[in-house]
Amino acid sequence: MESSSDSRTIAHCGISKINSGKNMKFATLLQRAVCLTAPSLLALGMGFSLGALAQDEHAGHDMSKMDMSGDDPHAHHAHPDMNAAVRRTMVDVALAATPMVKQDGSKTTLAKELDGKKPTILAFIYTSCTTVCPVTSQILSRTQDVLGADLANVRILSVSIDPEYDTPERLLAYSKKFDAKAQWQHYTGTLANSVAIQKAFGAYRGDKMNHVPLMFVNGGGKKSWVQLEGFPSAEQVVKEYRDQVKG
Ligand SMILES: [Cu+2]
Repeated sequence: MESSSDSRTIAHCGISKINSGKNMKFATLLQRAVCLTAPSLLALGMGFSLGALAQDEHAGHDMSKMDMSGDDPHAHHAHPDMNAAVRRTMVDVALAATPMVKQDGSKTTLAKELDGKKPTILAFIYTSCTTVCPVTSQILSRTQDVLGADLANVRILSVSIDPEYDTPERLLAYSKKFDAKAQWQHYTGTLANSVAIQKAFGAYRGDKMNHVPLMFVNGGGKKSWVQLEGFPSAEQVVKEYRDQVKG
């Protein structure tokens, strides 16, 4: 699961990537990491404010129910290194005018939202997820703070991979839960268009239950995006942003 031998373009890997031997192992590890994420972070006091998670009184129970490590008796003894799980690759993304709907209900397109030279951070999430996405969204929430004054020059997009459930109203409530500022917008639309956007980023995993934590960083108007798979710290995300803006 080191990045060196695996740093190929992800654009065409889709599900086969997840099902191939080595990556299967990676996916399993990641799932274990995921099921332990929120409690581990709380226990380790890694500086994450998990207030948004705590607001959901059922979050803890859901997370144990959602435990994807299943019957592995050792799963809960693992101590995942959150940073080690982050896999960094570069992906080329061809942007299309794929229709999207914003959290305020207004219509837009992917090309329009990513037009110009503004540095961009993009993630795929769905609001009813109790494992991966709350952590991703918490990282983005903190990223806003770590960006400081730079936030004004950045746009952050969270695109729903469950658009049929994630109405604009649900996205707006979700964005408030994570204290999203005006620069951080959430998007839904039709399932077909969500899939098209996921495919454009090489992020499509066939089913939302198979999704992995993915974040993308663009220095502004570039074809090539940094893909971060796993749970980077907000500082890591901001460092990628700064490097991409420079580079
Ligand atoms: Cu999720």
